[in-house]
Order: sequence, then structure tokens, then C-alpha cells
Amino acid sequence: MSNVEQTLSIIKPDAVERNLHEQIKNNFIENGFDIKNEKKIKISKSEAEEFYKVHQSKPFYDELCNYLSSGPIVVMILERENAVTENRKLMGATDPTKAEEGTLRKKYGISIDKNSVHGSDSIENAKIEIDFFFKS
Ligand code: IDP
Ligand code: MG
Repeated sequence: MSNVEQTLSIIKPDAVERNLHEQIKNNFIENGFDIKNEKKIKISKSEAEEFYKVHQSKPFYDELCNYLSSGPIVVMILERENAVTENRKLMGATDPTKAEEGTLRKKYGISIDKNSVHGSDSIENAKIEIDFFFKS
């Protein structure tokens, strides 16, 4: 049974700044993801606040929004079977020091905030996040 899904991936400012964009894209392709859409953008602080609003009560919210709006990011729609779960597996734990070997955050992440990639955490949020960046 086919269970093809889409999820949203963001290559965060720390990774774009280090020119890791193509390398990270290759990781997705090697792991069976199709990149259906992609753009390099810079978002404003208020856009970052909207995107991360589920975290607005967290102590790190302001820092997180400053960070995501601090430089260019690459946003992508990824598609494959079980894309949401498979992307979260490929990304690894939020904190790179706790991420498993071979995961993107282990390979590229610098710290819990500069952890190189974002991925939607549910099918429902994937739809919301894809619309956020790609609905015209
Ligand atoms: P996730 O990105 O693995 O889904 P979330 O808990 O949704 O992790 O947190 C969103 C983002 O907020 C993380 O990717 C990370 O950049 C940042 N973050 C999470 N926890 C902390 C923290 O304790 N301090 C600073 N930043 C954090
Ligand atoms: Mg999350």
C-alpha cells in the first residue's frame, strides 16, 4: 500500500551560511525523498514568530525567532512514503549532541538552536507549514 506524503523541510541559517545546502539536499535524495519545490528566502522576525507560534510560551521563543530570521534559509517540500516520520528519523534528535550517528543533526548541527534543519512533526502540521511557505 502506498502512503506517499509531503512534509516541509527547512535548511536553517547556520547550514546555509556554511554552504551545506547541496550536501543536505543530497542526503534527502539518497534517502528516497523527491524535492517537489524549493526556494531560498529570508524571512522577517514576525514571519518567524508566526511560523513558530506553537512555541510562543517557551523560554527560547524570542531567540528562536531571531535566529530563523537572521539569514537566508532554504525551504523545501519533500515527498516520499511516510515522509513526515522518515524525515524526522533522518534529521535526528533536536539536540545534535543527542542525535544518532548518520543523522543530519549529528552530521551538521552545531547546537540545540543551530541544529541545521527543521522538519514538520505531523501530517497536519506539514500541510500548515507547506501552505505557510508555498501558498501564493
Ligand atoms: P524540533 O525542531 O526537533 O521539532 P522543537 O521542540 O519543535 O524541536 O523546537 C523547535 C526548535 O527550537 C528546535 O529545532 C531548536 O532549534 C529550538 N529549540 C528547541 N529546544 C531548545 C532549547 O532548549 N534551547 C534553544 N533552542 C531550542
Ligand atoms: Mg518541532
